[in-house]
Amino acid sequence: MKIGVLCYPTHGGSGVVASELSIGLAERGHEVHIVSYATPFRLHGFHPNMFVHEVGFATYPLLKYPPYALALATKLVDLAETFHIELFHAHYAMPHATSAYLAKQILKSQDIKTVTTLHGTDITLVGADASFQKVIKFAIEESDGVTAVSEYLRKRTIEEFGIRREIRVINNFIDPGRPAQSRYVSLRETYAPNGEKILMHASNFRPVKRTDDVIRIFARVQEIVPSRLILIGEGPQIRETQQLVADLNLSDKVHFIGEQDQLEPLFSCADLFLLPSEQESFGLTALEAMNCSVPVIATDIGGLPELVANGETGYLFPIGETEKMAEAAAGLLLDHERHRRFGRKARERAVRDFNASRIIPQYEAFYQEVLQS
Ligand code: GMT
Repeated sequence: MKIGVLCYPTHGGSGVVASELSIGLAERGHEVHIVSYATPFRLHGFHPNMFVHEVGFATYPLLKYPPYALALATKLVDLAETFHIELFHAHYAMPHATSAYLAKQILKSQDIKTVTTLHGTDITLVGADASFQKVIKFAIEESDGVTAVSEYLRKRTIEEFGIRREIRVINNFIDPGRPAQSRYVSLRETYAPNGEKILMHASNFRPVKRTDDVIRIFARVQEIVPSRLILIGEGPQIRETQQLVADLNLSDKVHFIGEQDQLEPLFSCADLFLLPSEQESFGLTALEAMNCSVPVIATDIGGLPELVANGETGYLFPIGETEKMAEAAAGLLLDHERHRRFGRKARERAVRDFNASRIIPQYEAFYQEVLQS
């Protein structure tokens, strides 16, 4: 198949899924054209079947808000005509599904199909805003195929947008070989030289991630178990989070290491992953931690219960229950046998249920269905 993939290039789950899927599809012999405003950070290495096309556009003083959706649609039309693309796959509804729809209308005689994958905040937060909702609903309804990354997100889309069409659930996925390939990072020697436990959190530091809760959980855990906290990522809440660390006198125990392209080398040194989000349609970072045999302490919201088996691969609690999360975390860290068992089960679950070798063929089969419809 010849597939055009529309995605965001920045550190974020939808871009990771789009990139890893593109690599997997190219390895399976499909021709993949990735279209974005910059090269997605996860696209490592060269593959003869994979091409990246950056969307550029003219600016003009009248255009206070550059019309990216239109420039993207124009780029899609050019690419479809040049490379005979059969299907556009829009990751994150906004504005990608709308641009794909527009390109399809312009390319009528070429009979291009469109697939939209809903990732989370495109439905639960941004897309639900009244300023965008009607266009998002239209673009979802007009896509030839729609997928959601969890059963939760599928149901939420139906409720939020009143959509009646079929939405196929295709989960996020991991490469089980990645942790073993990860280069050794001497994190323990650097951050935990006296055998302290290492807790980790990775996110884009948006309000939905509740990074203050991460700090509050850690503040309590380190009173019970000698430990360190490593925070991966960047985003709007980072200053506030750094301030809380300083206010709680934890600066020597909490390390902000910024955005990282590959998480496995870091997760392979972690004892526990914290994800106390307010919203999480799936929780790809939690899955990536589980792939590295790391148990997860998270909230029992969104798609997280579809991923984290409560009491088996981690623990789930209501939003904001930082005290309970801390107690569970400390208890697990102190019980070596249980901690090892949870880590083993986490890895088993990641490899069994969310293996790229199982999930990528689901996308391939879905494309085939859509192309034949
Ligand atoms: O987590 C984010 O805010 C980034 C966002 C994205 O679209 O880049 O992630 C969403 O998509 C991921 C991949 O499908 C999911 O695993 C995340 O749970 C989801 N984030 C939220 O729903 C908040």
